Amino acid sequence: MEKIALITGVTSGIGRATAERLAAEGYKLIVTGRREDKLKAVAEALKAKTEVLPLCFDVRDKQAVETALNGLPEAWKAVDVLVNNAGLAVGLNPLQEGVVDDWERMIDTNLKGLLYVSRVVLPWMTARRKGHVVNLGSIAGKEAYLNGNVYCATKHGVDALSKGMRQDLLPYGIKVTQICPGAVETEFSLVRFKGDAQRADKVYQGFTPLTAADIADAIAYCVLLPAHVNINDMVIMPTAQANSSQFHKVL
Ligand code: NDP
Ligand code: 8X3
Repeated sequence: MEKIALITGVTSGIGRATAERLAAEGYKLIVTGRREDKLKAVAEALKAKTEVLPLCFDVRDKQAVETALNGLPEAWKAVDVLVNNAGLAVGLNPLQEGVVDDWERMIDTNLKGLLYVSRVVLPWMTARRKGHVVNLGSIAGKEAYLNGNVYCATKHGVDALSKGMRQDLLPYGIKVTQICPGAVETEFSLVRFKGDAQRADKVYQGFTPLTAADIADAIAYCVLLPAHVNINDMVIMPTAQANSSQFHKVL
């Protein structure tokens, strides 16, 4: 039977790899992001494998989220898998030197954006008594690290929301999985350091980081399990990373 996955933030990194992986598994895809040119290119590439519906919006804009998602053709609202992936870190400063605008971008994207999207899609799932929500948490949502303060707080929030959703959705048979990676080499650090490629590259030097495809594999494993099996929480680390702040680097 045809299955539909809605993945936020497919214009790069984990979202894109997950879209590619679920397309290969035969899912029809609703894919989102803000950068329209990149979104179109990703959607075009995916169309070789499956049916794809791209939606360009900013998850921080509640009205835009509601308009885009509620405007989907009825048949596309039968979403089987929602991957709440869109997210970011901005800055890496001690709290006392933090940039309030950076904090707001992280809180608005990682928490409020996830909530806006979920608030529209979850009633479609409860009506069908069927579905699977996959939230991108982080090792940063398990342990805070130096200067990670607000990003870590948003991912601790995703951890709490995943636990809460799982309870609220339990009577409907809807699965909720949280995926918590350590360092994955994507555009994440380039975004965190506001385009400073040299600083971003340094994050991944001296060890082998995870790839977006590693995380996509884990997500595919979770969503392809039998109906009676759910992975609540998956922490996935590079072998060279013990916890949120301890790396074995050979430079
Ligand atoms: P990338 O920067 O490579 O991708 C982030 C994606 O999110 C992009 O497609 C971006 O698209 C989208 N996005 C960001 N802000 C918005 C917004 N306001 N509205 C809509 N889409 C948005 O990072 P990753 O792939 O690494 O990150 C994906 C998720 O994984 C995030 O939630 C991140 O916190 C989490 N994560 C990442 C880890 C890592 O080490 N990389 C480790 C643990 C968790 P666009 O800019 O086009 O809008
Ligand atoms: C991203 C991983 O450790 O840079 O969530 O915060 S980390």
